[in-house]
Amino acid sequence: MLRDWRLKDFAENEGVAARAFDASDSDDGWIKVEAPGDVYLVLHAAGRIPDPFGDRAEKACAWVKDREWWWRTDFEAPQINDDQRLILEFQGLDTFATIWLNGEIIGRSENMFRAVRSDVTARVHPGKNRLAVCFRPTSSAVIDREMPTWPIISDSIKETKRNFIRKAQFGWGWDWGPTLPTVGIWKPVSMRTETSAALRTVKFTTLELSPTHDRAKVSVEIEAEVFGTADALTAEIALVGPADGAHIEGTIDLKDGRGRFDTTVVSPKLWWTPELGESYRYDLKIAVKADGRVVEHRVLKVGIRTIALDQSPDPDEPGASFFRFVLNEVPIFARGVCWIPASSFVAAVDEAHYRRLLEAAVEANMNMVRVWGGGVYEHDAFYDLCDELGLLVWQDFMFACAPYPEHDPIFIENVVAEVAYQIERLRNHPSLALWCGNNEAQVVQGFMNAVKRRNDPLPGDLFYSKKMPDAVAALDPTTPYWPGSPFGGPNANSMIAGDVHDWTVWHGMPPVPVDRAVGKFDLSPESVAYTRYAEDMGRFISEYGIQASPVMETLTRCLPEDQRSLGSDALLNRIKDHPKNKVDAMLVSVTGLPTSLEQYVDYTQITQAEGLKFGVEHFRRRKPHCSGSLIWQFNDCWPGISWSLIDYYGFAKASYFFVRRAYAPVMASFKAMDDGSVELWIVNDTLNSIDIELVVALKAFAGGTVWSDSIAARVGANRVEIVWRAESDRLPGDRRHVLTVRSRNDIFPANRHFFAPIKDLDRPAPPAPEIKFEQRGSHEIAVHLGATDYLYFVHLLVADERTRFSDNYFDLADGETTTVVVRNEAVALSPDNVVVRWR
Ligand code: BMA
Repeated sequence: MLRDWRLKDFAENEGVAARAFDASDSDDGWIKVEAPGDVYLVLHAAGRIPDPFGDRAEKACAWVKDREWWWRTDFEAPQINDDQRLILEFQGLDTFATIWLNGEIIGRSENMFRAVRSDVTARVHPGKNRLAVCFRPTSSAVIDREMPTWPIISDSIKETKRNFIRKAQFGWGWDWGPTLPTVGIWKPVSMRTETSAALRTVKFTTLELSPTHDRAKVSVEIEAEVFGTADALTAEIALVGPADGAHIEGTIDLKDGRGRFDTTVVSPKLWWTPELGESYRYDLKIAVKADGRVVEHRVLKVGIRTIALDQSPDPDEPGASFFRFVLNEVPIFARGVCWIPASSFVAAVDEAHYRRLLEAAVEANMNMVRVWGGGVYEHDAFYDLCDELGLLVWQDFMFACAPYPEHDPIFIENVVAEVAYQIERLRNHPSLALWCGNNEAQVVQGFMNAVKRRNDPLPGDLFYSKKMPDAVAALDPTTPYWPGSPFGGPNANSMIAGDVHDWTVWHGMPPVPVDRAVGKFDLSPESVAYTRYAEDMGRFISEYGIQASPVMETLTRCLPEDQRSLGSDALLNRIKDHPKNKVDAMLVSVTGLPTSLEQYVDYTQITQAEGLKFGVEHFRRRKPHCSGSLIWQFNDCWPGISWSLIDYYGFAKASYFFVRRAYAPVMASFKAMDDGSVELWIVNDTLNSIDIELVVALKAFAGGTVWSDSIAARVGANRVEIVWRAESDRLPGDRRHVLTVRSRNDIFPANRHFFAPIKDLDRPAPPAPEIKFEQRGSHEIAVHLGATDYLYFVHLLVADERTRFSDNYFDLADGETTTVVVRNEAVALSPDNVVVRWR
């Protein structure tokens, strides 16, 4: 009904003066827009701004945020009977909005993260009705607010006023994103007729699983709003299992609009993460009846599963306690990533965009994503996909890296309503594993207190310590709540309890072993080396990461030709962290410094990939003492240079494939010991005990195998074992050798250990591998590769981001062959499109 929206900008307050709300005002100068939609994209299409992601375009777009924006549409109202009402609902208005209907103000909103519902029955009339929404410039809405910012937050994140505005915080710029704050109708808007009663909330809960999982107690709680004259209100409920599963039906009376239905599902099909099983979902069908007549019908997809956060003492590490998720009574290791908005233009992210990224996460053996607190509560499609794919969601509330006002009653009320709205919106998703208060508030406050030797309270703590946990307890008590990330223990970033953000590597942050930060930020190569991950004995590492350039194709798309060089202004503009050469301190010890853009791409990608591999392997070997690794960051909101594994367009960096192997449910990794010996560890995250047959070999780069050991071992379900060890006398430990491991029965991805940094390896210049292309239909090519010498960083490039590779960015030892399947569903592939590179 609400189509054909139009958009126009004014100086502040001039929209009202120009009667933009008036039905008689003409559409001259108004631009067509879809609701939901994004103003920048519409303006660009209309030729009023350059491509906002184009070269150094932020400045040319900066005026957008200082204007007043009006969106409006006309509609014909439906016929409304006596027992009916007409409801207008905006699921999200960004941000300071006034809603006008037929020349009158009918509502206001000051929070992008809340819905606005209005009963407009008495306000519509036959014929044309005009609906208009005015968005004030955010800066003027909070012009009189003052609050000190946090000095230690990097310049790219600092913004004096964002903390007063309930809006995606990253829009003002972040250390990976441009300054392009959005404005407008960013989520669906609807007008619907309701009859007698309306379903307000549904809550589906798995109350209990029997020890053998052959029975599950579940409940459905319903709240409806009754406004008509109906005598009897009931709800018919059906829980319909996947294919051959259960079909349970029941009817409940809704007294005062409320009712609850409890049942036991026999032989339930549970919802699992991919390494543990299938992510089964049931259809929960609800029909609300007033005096026997169906007035509303809704179908939800739900999952039967329990989720808990185990923080019991760790018997093997006295003084420390676990921080691990328990899914259906199985303690799991969270292999995952932190998620940021998939575009600066948050209204424009669609299901297909989410699907590409989330499927890539599952293909990379992940089982958890953390929706980070500086972005948005994502669109419904995101959570539906996580449910479907078996990805657990760590959900931050949208507060990040700032003090927040907690004495203003209007702000408090606004936050409390947002929190309740989002909990009710998301609580039925089986993927939802945790509600978390914020990103990095407690840790920054703690750090500043340590520096100043004070004990100042955290502005905003009212929300994290009181309002949010109260709301979760009331509305979603079976989902765990955690006050912040990081949090827990004697210091918010303590290794002995709670979660950790490890920014010693990259940001040079002083490590926080137990109770307090020691030392100063240090950006020297020794301080930021990725091998320092090995010092991290934390329980759950919810952020750590290394920046890398995207692939050359991405740089080519976003840098003008004369700017495709190291140090160019356009390149530096894509780096939002400071100082812009921070990466050098890491490159120095891994690859050396690049002298060309091509080298910059390879060297930063190598460093990120090797560093994350090292980190993931270390954290996983520490299972169960460490029970989670969430890499910062999975994706990008624009074509920039960041910590992402997959860039904005969808091209994977080398790190994506390194992490995919390191996150394999069964993973083999070498651990170099201080005495020169090396151990081989197997991590088994599956629920089966596994019999492995493997070959460890010491190979010379010059050619040939020095020795090899064949081993058979059994590794128990959900366990970690050391299966092999070599003393230093068998290991030359030098630059001319490599230690490799392969599974004979294909149970884990091959792995290797170098005894020196990449740049110091003593390898003869490798000759080209044998390459054979086998065309398999127009969309698939098998690339057969054979190495006659040790090849490092073998990778295949195709300049279309929809291309999938069965593997990429791997090593091939002499005599080894492999086949990479390259597939692109969208466009035809030919061998000419595929470039093979190695180092
Ligand atoms: C942490 C995150 C983000 C930031 C990242 C990289 O602070 O929570 O705020 O972008 O590290 O600096």
